[in-house]
Amino acid sequence: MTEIPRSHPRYASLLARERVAWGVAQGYTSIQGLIAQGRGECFDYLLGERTTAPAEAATKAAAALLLLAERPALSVNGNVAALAAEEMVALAAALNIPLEVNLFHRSEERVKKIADLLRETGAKEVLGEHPDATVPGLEHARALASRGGIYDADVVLIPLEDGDRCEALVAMGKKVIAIDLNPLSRTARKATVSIVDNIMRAVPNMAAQVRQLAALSRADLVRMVREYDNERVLRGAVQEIRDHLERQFREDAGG
Ligand code: PTJ
Repeated sequence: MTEIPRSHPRYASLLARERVAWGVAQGYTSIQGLIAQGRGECFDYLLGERTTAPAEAATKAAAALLLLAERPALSVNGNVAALAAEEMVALAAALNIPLEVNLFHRSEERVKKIADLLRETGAKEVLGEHPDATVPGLEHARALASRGGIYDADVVLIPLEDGDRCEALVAMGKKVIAIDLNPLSRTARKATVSIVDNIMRAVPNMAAQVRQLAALSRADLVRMVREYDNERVLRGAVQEIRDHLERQFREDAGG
């Protein structure tokens, strides 16, 4: 990886770019993953590269959903592996659940590499190498799922996905948590809880929330989930972009 000095004003963004390029070189990330990262970077730039209040609210609701779930599942693709393997392993450990590798551009070699990376990073159990079920309504390889993981789950976290699988999982009756910097994406609009934030900030925040909210009663968690309004959060994310751009223009104009 290119050494990025910490003092660089765009350190976090450049580091993420390096990590995805490294992921491609190591065989974890698909070449298409570079394009997905570019799209994410653009939205992060528009949001001001920070965790906004709507993203915080969504992260809290997601943590409550995961704690209430009987069988939660966490999905990992090639971009997630490059950007947040450690953070996903820590989240799985906090919830005491397995991780499941699920790829759009699936190759058995890449599935194994990602599963090995997660195990080397400390994951206790990794599913996805031997899928034994399919998600109905999906024609591509991403339909492949594991019993005891995504297939049977009541709540699924799907970071950096397109809309198809999100919709298909919702159609199966599951509650879906998306992490997607694009508040207008089909994934964000179809998910039960949409976290419009960079995965590198969102997953550690979620693990911290899981640890904090674990002390709450079930009734309190249920109330938090009931009061959560995903449409309001998505509108809030778009407003955050508008406000950020407005502030930028004002600063540039010296106002
Ligand atoms: O590893 P595979 O084969 O499963 O492929 C993974 C990718 C990401 C290539 C595949 O799922 C894909 O093509 O996804 P899309 O349709 O490009 O959607 C990815 C979404 O994630 C886009 O809306 C991006 O804005 C968003 N995104 C990209 N980078 C980040 C992000 N969201 C949060 N954090 C990021 N770092």
